[in-house]
Order: sequence, then C-alpha cells, then structure tokens
Amino acid sequence: MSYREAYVVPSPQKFGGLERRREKAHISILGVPLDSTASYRPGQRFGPLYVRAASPEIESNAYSGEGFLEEVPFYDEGDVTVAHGDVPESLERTSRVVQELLTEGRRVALLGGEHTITVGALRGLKAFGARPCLLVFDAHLDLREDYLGVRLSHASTFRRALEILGEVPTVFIGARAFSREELALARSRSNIEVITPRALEAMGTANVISKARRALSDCKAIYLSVDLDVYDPSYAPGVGNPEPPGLSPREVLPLISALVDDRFLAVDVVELSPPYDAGGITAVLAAKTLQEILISLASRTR
Ligand SMILES: [Mn+2]
Repeated sequence: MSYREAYVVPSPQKFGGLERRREKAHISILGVPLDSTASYRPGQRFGPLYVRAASPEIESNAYSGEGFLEEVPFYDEGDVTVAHGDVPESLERTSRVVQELLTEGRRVALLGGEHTITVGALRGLKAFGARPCLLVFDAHLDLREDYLGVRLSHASTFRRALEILGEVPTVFIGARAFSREELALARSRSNIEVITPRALEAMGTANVISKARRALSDCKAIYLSVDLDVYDPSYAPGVGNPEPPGLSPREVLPLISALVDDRFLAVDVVELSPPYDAGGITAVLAAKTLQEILISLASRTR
C-alpha cells in the first residue's frame, strides 16, 4: 500500500471543478487541513475545502500570463488525513506523501492548513533528496525558535526549515511583522533576503524580480510558500494572523508569475481561515493565487 493510499482521502470537490486522469498529470494538489497550533484565528482545517469550492467560480485564465488552468496537467489528490492534536504525526504523514509524489516524478502543490505544513513538505523534499532554496511570500518571517514554548508552531516554520535544509538561499517578500530576534537572525545571514512592502514600493516590481532572481540563481531546486497574510487584510481578511498594511494581488501575482520556473519542485498556499473570511473573498483570492502558480509552473515545465 502506498502512503497516498494510506494517508490521503479524496475530496468531494476538485480544484477548478475539473476531473482529471491521474496518469496524465505531473502536478499533484494536496490539501493538508491542519490547524492545531493556530494562535489567533483558527479554522485553517477548512481551508482546502473552501479554496476548492471557490476555484470553479473564477475564470481560468492567468492574470499575468497567457495560460489557462484547463491546460495545466494537474490532479487533485485530496487531503492528507490530519491527526488533529498530533502535529508531529500529521507532519510525518504529509512528509511521506510528498516524498512519494516527488518520487513518482510529480510536483506538489499543497493547500493549507496552517503554515506548519510547510515543515512536513520540506522534510518530504529532503527525504526525496532535494535541498531547495526558499521563496516566501508572508507578512511574517516565522523565524522564532518557538512560540510560547511550542517548537512545531506556525510561527516557527522557517526556523525549522533552516534546521532541515541548512542555510539555503531564502527570499522573503512582503515581510513586515517580526520580533527583534527574528529580524536580527535574518540580517545575520547573508543568504537571507527580506524585501518589505516599503522596499517593494521603493524598488518597483522589476527590481524586486531581478533581486530575487539573483538571490536564487545558484539554486537547483526551489520551494515556494505563499502565506495568504502577505496580502493586505482588505484583500485577505480570512487568515490566521492578519497584519496591515500588506501587498495587493496586483503586486503578488505578477511577482509569482515572473519568478516561478522549472526548478520549483513544490509550492504551498496556506493560512486561509474560512470562519474569519468576511464575504468569502480570501478563499477566492487563494484559488486565484494557486491557479496563477499552477499555470506558471506548467508553462515552464513542459
Ligand atoms: Mn504569516
């Protein structure tokens, strides 16, 4: 029995509303409905469901490119069976399934779930034999050693990532909320770039793209993580830890489209909390974001 058969349950709704043949797909969508360490606004366990429900209701064309979702050879595997309350076990299952999908020659697009799921995904990449650089869209740095004594916390995601991967080149875009210690850690590492919303405004999108490309130029593999709280809360109110002011979709989507290339083995879109999603607009934006990622990935990996 494969790990997928053991730990993944099909979702009643497929991303994009599209029924696909698994054999013909080389990108797998994998929901991870974990919200065990949510510290402020829980409900991320409903994230994958609400993104899938919103996804068929938007047009399928890319915002920044020429592609369409129906041209992307993806398959929606369903959701990892999260062991609610047992974060290590939930991450272990995520890691095993991600490793297995990569071994089958697939790329993996994870749908959160709280940001902690990234740790499970990165362990899976490492077990697969990859040591990816990181491209992160997030209001936060998530570099705390622990959060209120909890080491496997959504607030410590990239501290754990540094332990798993070592000091890989890492680019944070949209970061604006951090502790003094997190900022000091980021500044002490020459291969960590932090591009705040104010820096983005001052530099302009084209310069941010060049800077990020330079920082990631030596990477053989890259992992993209999009925490929906990178967006301004007016666009994305339904997240675990909203932090004003943030980026607009007109800034984020073109950056994603410009930076994603064939080195991206896995990606995630995390932190949607539907119970706090006034008007359901964050779920729609999450669907749009994942769609943009998938189209960019497919157009550069043919
Ligand atoms: Mn965040």
